[in-house]
Amino acid sequence: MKGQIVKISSDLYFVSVDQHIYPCKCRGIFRKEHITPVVGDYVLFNKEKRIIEEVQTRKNVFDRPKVSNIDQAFLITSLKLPDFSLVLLDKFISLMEIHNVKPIICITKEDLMLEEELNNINHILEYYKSIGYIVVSNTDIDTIKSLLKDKTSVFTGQTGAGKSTLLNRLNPEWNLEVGEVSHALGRGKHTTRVVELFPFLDGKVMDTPGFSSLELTGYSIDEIKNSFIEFSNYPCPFKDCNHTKESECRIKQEVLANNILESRYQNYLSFIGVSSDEKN
Ligand SMILES: Nc1nc2c(ncn2[C@@H]2O[C@H](COP(=O)(O)OP(=O)(O)OP(=O)(O)O)[C@@H](O)[C@H]2O)c(=O)[nH]1
Ligand SMILES: [Mg+2]
Ligand SMILES: [Zn+2]
Repeated sequence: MKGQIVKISSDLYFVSVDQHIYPCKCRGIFRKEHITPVVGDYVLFNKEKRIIEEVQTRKNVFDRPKVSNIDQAFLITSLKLPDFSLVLLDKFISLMEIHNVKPIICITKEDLMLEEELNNINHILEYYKSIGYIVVSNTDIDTIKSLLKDKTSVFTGQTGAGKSTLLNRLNPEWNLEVGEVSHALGRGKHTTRVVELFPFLDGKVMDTPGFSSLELTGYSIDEIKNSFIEFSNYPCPFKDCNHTKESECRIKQEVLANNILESRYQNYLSFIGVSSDEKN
């Protein structure tokens, strides 16, 4: 029988078929073959023995959060508690671009910002919109619903950013546990412990445990370069240019002309492992 893993709890895999959930174990051979099923996996399983026999080929798979077969990822980005981070935002966008998954930026906790702070951030977010990204607020429930329809989406982001809170707002029946923010640290407390997939609006949505930091390692310079999608708007005259040294480099010029956001360029340099002093 074919189903989809919707939750994993230690060595129990919850496989969903037409609204029914079957708790299953894995074949012993999986461990030997280093097959680790994740939430989102389509699997073949033996309904009587409750054993997963095969993990079907994945469209994509991520390590953090451990999910597979997703169409789009909502980066739940809080503006305060925890603070807004452009490094984290750009890392996340690059990671999704590298894996061909559509990133959607979802802002939370605007209510904790002063109007002036909000104006600055909105100015930055306008840039992300101008290069083609969807930016929504966690108060735009109807827009978020229309984005979720028919798609498999994952909610990811820093711990305490408000992933579970937003999911509860979308569907109070899920009744997900939400955390308290420790004001001393300005950090959440890893309230959500496991990935969980819910059917929603003819699609699926996954809640995931938040992270405190995100790594972008193991990718080539070309992969990272291509993940900054706006660079392709400005063809550089230098062949195979990494946009680091040449003063005539088109990308560097567009940064100076404020057509490319300075922080995006600085993050690009840092992601490819170039410190700011090395570039000149
Ligand atoms: N003021 C304000 N608080 C919010 C907002 N969204 C979420 N919160 C609060 O932020 C805290 C953390 O929210 P959660 O939904 O548990 O965060 P999470 O992203 O699921 O966190 P993890 O499960 O640890 O990854 C809770 O106390 C929420 O009430 C918002 O838009 N404004
Ligand atoms: Mg949560
Ligand atoms: Zn260049």
